[in-house]
Amino acid sequence: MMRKHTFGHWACRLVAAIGAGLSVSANSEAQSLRWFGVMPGADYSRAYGVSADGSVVVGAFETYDTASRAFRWTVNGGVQDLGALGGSSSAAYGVSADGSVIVGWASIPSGFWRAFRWENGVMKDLGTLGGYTSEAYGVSADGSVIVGYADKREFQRQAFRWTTSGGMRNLGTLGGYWGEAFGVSADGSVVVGRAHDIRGVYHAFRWTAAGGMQALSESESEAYGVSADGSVVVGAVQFAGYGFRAFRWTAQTGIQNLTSDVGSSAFGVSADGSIVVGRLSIGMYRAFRWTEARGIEDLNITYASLLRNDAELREARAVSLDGRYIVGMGYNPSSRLQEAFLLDTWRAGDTNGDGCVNDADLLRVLFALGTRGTGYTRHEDINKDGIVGNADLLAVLFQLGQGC
Ligand SMILES: [Ca+2]
Ligand SMILES: [Ca+2]
Repeated sequence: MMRKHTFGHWACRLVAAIGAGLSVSANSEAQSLRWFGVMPGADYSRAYGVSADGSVVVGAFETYDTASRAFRWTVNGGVQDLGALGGSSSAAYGVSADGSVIVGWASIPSGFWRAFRWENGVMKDLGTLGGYTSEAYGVSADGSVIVGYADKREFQRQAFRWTTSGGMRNLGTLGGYWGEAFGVSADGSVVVGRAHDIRGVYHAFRWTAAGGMQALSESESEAYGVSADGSVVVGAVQFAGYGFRAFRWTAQTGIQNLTSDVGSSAFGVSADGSIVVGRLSIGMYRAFRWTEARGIEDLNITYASLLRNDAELREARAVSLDGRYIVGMGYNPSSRLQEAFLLDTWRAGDTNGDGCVNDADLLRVLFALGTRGTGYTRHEDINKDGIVGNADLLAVLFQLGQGC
């Protein structure tokens, strides 16, 4: 029987972790990188999701024997242990655009694990399709659509799409036995993942209500991310039997390899499909970003100024809707551990992403002064306290002229 390992006393350990594990490595004159530490008892941490404005990051403190614990980080509240469903293990894989809804899996007292939806401090068990276990991997921008896998019978994984109104629905397979949904479009209409064909080979799929589940490639493949409107899908595809390569798919282009690097994988994509993140496999994993204009960039090279003493960004697991924030896992030399990270690819004080802090940024903040709200186009709230105020104005003034 498949089981996830568990270990106790997480809550006690987390208290110590909050004090000791966090460290910030930020250069106020440039982009910034934040590490999330590793709670005592865990071996490493990994971030799997980021809210639209970068103020909420979700992930897990994990151990090499598969025990783990879901965490939520907020810019104002720090790291929070999300707990479990009566068991002791959990992981958080996705977060809604405003950061309020978190999805993942959590163990129940019997030791099995269930897909959960977390909101306002309450973790809800989404159930299964008749079997024992389930996991949620993706959530729509508004938190109303959740995707993942659920057992139909014992350990027969089926891709599911859950909605607040309709509950859990089986999306089927491509003719075989197993399926898993890894991503959902921001509007909730398009689901991507992988499913067995009749021979038991996994293919990346794209599901819509009208078209059902469609394979994106005849090769063995898996899809992890999808753009806001569902038109761009990213993942990894087997190349001539040599191994997997990161791909980007559109209806017009079909599957396109982003790199010749074997062992690479694309995990996340921005809302408009123009920015893809993932990992390369060059001896070891390296986090990458792909754009049409610049192709594949090793984030360790592009953001080398943020990486001191052999720090490394090893995997980019998700990117915010507008592409500004990237989260994943890297090596933090301060702790000598692999840790979850949040990379802000914009300069502090830059409100329009042009790399320069100037009058245009000042004007944007001035015009927004006194207004409340969040959202992924709302970069004027620089300190992310929910209101554009004097602190944000000062932040721009202090950086004026930087990068120009
Ligand atoms: Ca600017
Ligand atoms: Ca503010």
